[in-house]
Amino acid sequence: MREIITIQIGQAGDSIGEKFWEYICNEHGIDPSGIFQGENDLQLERINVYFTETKSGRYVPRSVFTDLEENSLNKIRNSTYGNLFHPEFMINGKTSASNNFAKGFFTEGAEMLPELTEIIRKITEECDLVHGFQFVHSVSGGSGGGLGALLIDNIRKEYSDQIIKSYSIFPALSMSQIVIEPYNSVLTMTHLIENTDETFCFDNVALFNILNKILRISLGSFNDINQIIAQVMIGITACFRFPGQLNMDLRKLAVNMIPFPSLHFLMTSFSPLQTYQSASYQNINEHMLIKQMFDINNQMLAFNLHQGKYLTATGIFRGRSLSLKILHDLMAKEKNNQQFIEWIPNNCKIAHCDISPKGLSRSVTGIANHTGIVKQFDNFLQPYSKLIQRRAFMHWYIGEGMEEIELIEAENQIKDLIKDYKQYEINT
Ligand SMILES: Nc1nc2c(ncn2[C@@H]2O[C@H](COP(=O)(O)OP(=O)(O)OP(=O)(O)O)[C@@H](O)[C@H]2O)c(=O)[nH]1
Ligand SMILES: [Mg+2]
Repeated sequence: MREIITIQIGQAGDSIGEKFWEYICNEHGIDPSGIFQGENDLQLERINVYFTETKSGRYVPRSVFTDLEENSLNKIRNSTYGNLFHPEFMINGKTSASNNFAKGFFTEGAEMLPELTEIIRKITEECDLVHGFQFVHSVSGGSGGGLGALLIDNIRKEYSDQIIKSYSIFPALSMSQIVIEPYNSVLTMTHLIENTDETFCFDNVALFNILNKILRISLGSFNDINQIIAQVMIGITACFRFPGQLNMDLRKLAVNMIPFPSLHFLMTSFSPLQTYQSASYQNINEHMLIKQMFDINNQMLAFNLHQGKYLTATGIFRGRSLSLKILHDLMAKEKNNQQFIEWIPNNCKIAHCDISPKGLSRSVTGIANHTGIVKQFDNFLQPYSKLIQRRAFMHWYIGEGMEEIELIEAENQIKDLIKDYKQYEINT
């Protein structure tokens, strides 16, 4: 079995992870105490990808939750699914990263590293053949960013052959309460550039827009947007968890989506978008699914799709009743309508999984490598540059052992990434 290990860090990571497991349990018929209550053998066929089966027949998520403070973990411990998780795999510090990347990466976080490494080693030793690691975190939190980056670097060192992907939340700086989020985001990004194979980027601005404009939820909370993120995550992972006619795994996905190692920051979309609770049984056809997969309103990042080009795209379709022939034909047409670079042949692909999500007969999760994503990086690079020009707030990072030069080099690394994306946008 090719197992995937999930590591959630910080408040955003832990809360989104909790939703992800709730949805996965729902799809595989696992109840909150870890007992299989499903009615279909397919629900168990690949259950080992994400769960370990104990001798007593309980299914335990192969999952680590961590944070430098205890609140976010206590919330999960006391939730409906609190008993599902292995208590030893929930590790919190007693202090806090105080929103500071450097505390998460160098000082407080580094103190937790040995314990976390030991737990992860224990989990991998119980696996037949580890396929990869998936991280869930915010790039701008002290824990999610700092401790997240530290763990990603360490996994890369210790398990160099395994695929590492991250689900990374980018801040809505316009409504941020934390002045140093640009610092944390830039510093975290430099580690994602070097050590993840695929990073699925989510932007809280785009997610709140989806709540307002499409789902008509005007006073949306993190809980609401975390449901959307979890829905995308289960869409991306559907092909690893269920059989289908056109299958895909983490490595195949990376091979097809990433033309150059550093250009691995992916945008996602989902259709049909609706709240999980109010999921209707509407019958959306192939044409609508593909149209919405490319629709600006269905994207999990907020940038203008006309400013830039698609390098690659994949639609992961779910539902037995979908016609692959129609999907192929429509995708080929869509490739002509959208702005795709011309020098990668066959850069618009489909994957298919028989089992549809709960409450829906069909769905698509779109994954795109789009050069317009540089706008996202610019959103935190601009304020970062302004702050470090004046050395503002720098002492918080220097105080934890960082050097000024590291902060300046980080800025250059993001600039280089933006340059790389821009360079490949040109068609000839
Ligand atoms: N989508 C989403 N974003 C969140 C959530 N919680 C916090 N955020 C965002 O994440 C960023 C802050 O990261 P947190 O995850 O709260 O921070 P942390 O990793 O716990 O690190 P500390 O700074 O040590 O608290 C801010 O931009 C928040 O708006 C959540 O549940 N969902
Ligand atoms: Mg926190």
